[in-house]
Amino acid sequence: MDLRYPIGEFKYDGPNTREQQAVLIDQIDEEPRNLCEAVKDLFPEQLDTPYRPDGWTVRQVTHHLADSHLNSYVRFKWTLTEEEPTIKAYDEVRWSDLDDARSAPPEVSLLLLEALHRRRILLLRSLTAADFKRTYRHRHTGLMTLDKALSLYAWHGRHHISHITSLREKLGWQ
Ligand code: NI
Repeated sequence: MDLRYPIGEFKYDGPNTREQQAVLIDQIDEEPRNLCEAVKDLFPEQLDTPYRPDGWTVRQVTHHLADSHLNSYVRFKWTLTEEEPTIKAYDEVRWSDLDDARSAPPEVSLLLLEALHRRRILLLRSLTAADFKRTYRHRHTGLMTLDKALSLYAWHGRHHISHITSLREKLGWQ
């Protein structure tokens, strides 16, 4: 198995139906709880263990989810209020290398994600079928509909949480 992709790489077979969108929103809704469960009771040395050789530590993965999903929230808001905005991409590797991402307790990002997700889920559940067809431009991914972005971020949360849960399983951390 490729340690980078425990649940497989991102695939989009969309556009999603309204029912599929509701399932994806539920997956995003569960993310803070699942992340909290994934890092529960880990010691500092465990939090500073990379999930794969040369990969991010459990702590960095946790803070990356907050970084990424803050950006995603802002992208959705821009796209709903502007015509095809061009997104300011961020360098996730360098963000994760900054001191806060390397050293802050995971609880900080868990709290941030919990509050962020309450806003995010309210927003996502309010979107109409037409809203999900709105688009933004991103220099790496090109033109993205909010429907595709919804699929991407539902995958992204599960993807990174599975880095932590598969490490826990592999190393027998209970
Ligand atoms: Ni990521």
